[in-house]
Amino acid sequence: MYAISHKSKETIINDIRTHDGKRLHPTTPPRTRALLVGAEVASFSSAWSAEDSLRELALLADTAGLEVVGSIYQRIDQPFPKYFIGPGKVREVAELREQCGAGLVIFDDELSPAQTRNLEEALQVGVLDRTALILDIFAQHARTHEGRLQVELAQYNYMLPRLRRQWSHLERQAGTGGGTSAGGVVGLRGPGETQLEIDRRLIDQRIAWLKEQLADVHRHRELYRQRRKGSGVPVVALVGYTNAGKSTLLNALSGADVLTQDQLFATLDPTTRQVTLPGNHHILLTDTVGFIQKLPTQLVAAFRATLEEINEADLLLHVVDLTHPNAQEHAQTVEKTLEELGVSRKATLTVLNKVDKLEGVAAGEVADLVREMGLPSDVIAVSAQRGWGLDQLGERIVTALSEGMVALKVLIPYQRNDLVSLWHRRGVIDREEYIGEGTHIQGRIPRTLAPQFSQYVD
Ligand SMILES: Nc1nc2c(ncn2[C@@H]2O[C@H](COP(=O)(O)OP(=O)(O)OP(=O)(O)O)[C@@H](O)[C@H]2O)c(=O)[nH]1
Ligand SMILES: [Mg+2]
Repeated sequence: MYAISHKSKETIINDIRTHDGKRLHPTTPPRTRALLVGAEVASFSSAWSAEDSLRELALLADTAGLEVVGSIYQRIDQPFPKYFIGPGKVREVAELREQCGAGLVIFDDELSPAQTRNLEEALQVGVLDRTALILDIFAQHARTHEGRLQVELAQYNYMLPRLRRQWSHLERQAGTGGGTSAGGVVGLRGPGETQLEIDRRLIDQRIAWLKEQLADVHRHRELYRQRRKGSGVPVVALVGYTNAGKSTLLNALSGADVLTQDQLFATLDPTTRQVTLPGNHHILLTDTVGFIQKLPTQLVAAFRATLEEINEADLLLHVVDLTHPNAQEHAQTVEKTLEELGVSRKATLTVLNKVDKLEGVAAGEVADLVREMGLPSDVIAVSAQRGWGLDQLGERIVTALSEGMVALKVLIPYQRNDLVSLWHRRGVIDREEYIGEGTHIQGRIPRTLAPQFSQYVD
């Protein structure tokens, strides 16, 4: 894995591409020693302590290939406009940075462009925030064409308000000559334009291009999804905090071979697999990008494919790593994120994973833990890794899906026999009768399929 510096903020700037994909600036050498800075902000009313949050930031930094050489935090009532932390603390950070020889300071909270600028001036090194770090990991982990496009778009959106003059390698362009720094894009520079303006314009162009590409991908996926919907197989989506074991569970249930790693954000691109559950019920199970606290919602929203999968799902499986010391905070973060994404009202089954690590812990104690964590009482405990509890989980999925059904009585004309077979595959039939005009069916059908039958209701 390569170091963060390949995609640190400066490098992102150096990685600006022209619309034909050429690099605008050369890359800078890596910087890998990082000092972490956190703040416990009373007005944010977060369930997380600064220490826990910093521990997670250290994991993120590690995942990005950085060496964490120290961390420091401050309790404040609210963020200071100039530096986020207080000016006295900034001096302390500067001293500590020098002592531990860090070439990069990473803040655990999102900084405004002005705060980043002020901090870089005060600390005399590059300053990143959690969002930039996560973007860096996303960039390293995106595998599909769409994933890469999405990450690049998110990077440029993050970067645009943070562009500034110091990063321009040329103060002023001479006007018409050359065109080298603009990557050969002709006609971009007017007389007296600064490099900054050129960078901005190129980024704007690139953003527009990325959006077009993504719109294209989106249209294709929409077609595919319509076909899938028509097939009537219920869709179940795995959601949860990063590293909870979603991909491991997908693999265990489907025999797939999705990358699983003890790493944050191992999965970025949704993967869907067919799974056969007890009673020969078929479902499509989709693995999605994990959530994390302090992840700006617009960044999650950038993962449109994930969002659409969650939106389309008939049922969500919320996977929780029961053994993580912050399991409760994790579960709350996931619920909050689903709410922000507007999908919190979906039928959800909470799956407590990694119970193999609790071997020897009495069932009663586990139940206490679940209660303490404020999780719903109808949870199901599994070990995706050992394959424990998967049959029961399968049964619960089948039950949960059937609960999402509505009772209907329809008369389907013979030319719509496709709907009759859809009902056979997906629904439950109480009575079926063939009469002159078509097929009479009485029974239950998944709520999501009901609209397809609405015009034939008897
Ligand atoms: N002990 C134990 N470890 C597990 C279990 N399930 C998953 N793991 C481990 O937890 C780590 C994360 O698993 P993943 O399946 O990659 O988690 P994920 O939720 O897909 O994570 P992201 O894709 O990063 O969001 C891996 O090291 C798995 O081996 C389990 O039931 N028991
Ligand atoms: Mg995964």
